[in-house]
Amino acid sequence: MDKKVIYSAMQPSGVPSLGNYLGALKNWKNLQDEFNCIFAMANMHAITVRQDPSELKKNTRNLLALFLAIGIDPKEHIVYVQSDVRAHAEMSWILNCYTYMGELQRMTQFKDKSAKHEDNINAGLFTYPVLMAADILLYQADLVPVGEDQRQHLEITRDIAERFNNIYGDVFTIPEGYIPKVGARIMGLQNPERKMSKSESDNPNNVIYILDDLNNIANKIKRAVTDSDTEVRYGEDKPGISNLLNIYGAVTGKSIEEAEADFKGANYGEFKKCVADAVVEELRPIQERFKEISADKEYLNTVMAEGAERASKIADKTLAKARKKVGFAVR
Ligand code: ATP
Ligand code: LTN
Repeated sequence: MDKKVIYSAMQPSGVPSLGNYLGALKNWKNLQDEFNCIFAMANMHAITVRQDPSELKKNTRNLLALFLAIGIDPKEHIVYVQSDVRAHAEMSWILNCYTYMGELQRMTQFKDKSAKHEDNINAGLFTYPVLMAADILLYQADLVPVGEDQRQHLEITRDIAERFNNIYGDVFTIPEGYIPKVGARIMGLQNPERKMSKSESDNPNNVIYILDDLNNIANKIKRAVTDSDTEVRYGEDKPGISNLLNIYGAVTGKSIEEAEADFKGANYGEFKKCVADAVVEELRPIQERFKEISADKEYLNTVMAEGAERASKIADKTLAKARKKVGFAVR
């Protein structure tokens, strides 16, 4: 039987954070044996906020090197740059005409990002979820591994797909989200009320970037905000400690209960040291491989070219189907 299709993407809007890694990348790696995977660097999504062109280019290549360093196999699976596949823009336009303003107005990411970038609330930021729906639907994905913050975008993707299918018959596979139990929402270390985000630069101690110097990572964890209590316990009243337990659980593959049990009777200092050690040992081999892979420019070029070609083939097939349905010429 054919394997199911996994699709996910990440914006090359900076160096990925520990949140991106635990919420998404680590799971992508683990799903490779069981599924046919397609992973993209979503640079078309990234330009919904202002990017420096040379930085964007550099971040895109680095993100590819990082996907490979984490252990994604570009021979067995498909890894590509979103803007290399023209079908995304075209499908996105078609789907825009099957999406309601009211649906987009409800998106919390749009509300958050327009508050953050008041001077640049562009139409792309508003229709961002439609482009994301186009990404997913072009590849007829069954499962989409993402962090908790993308749940709403997955729901709108399903709604758009169902709406289109109801009019035209079975064009799109209806995708399901794949959101991990532990690690789906890593919060800032200094502000555990808000999610850790790679494009936030106000306070570098709030975010762990996965290519940060390892000593620096350990120090950021040791400086993380906790509370005036002494018990290592998960709870809404303890956002800082809960976040660290979540990080520890996601890195070690333990449940929150198992993570709590590991630190029964431990003080905050001991706890933080263990969390820091676990994160550092997880990231060390990734950083080493990243160094090697990112130096091999030719290899990265080949992977990008092959990825674009293989992805285009699949995407063009779905696009042709949708074009025909809406009454455009079949090319
Ligand atoms: P940006 O800050 O540039 O808006 P981001 O850091 O939120 O980006 P994306 O590139 O939009 O990251 O997301 C990539 C993946 O990482 C998505 O699957 C998203 O759900 C996941 N993710 C992002 N932040 C976190 C977090 N704090 N905890 C868990 N998963 C996260
Ligand atoms: N919007 C996503 C990144 C993204 C994505 C996708 C994720 C773009 N296209 C398709 C899953 C499937 C985000 O994580 N912010």
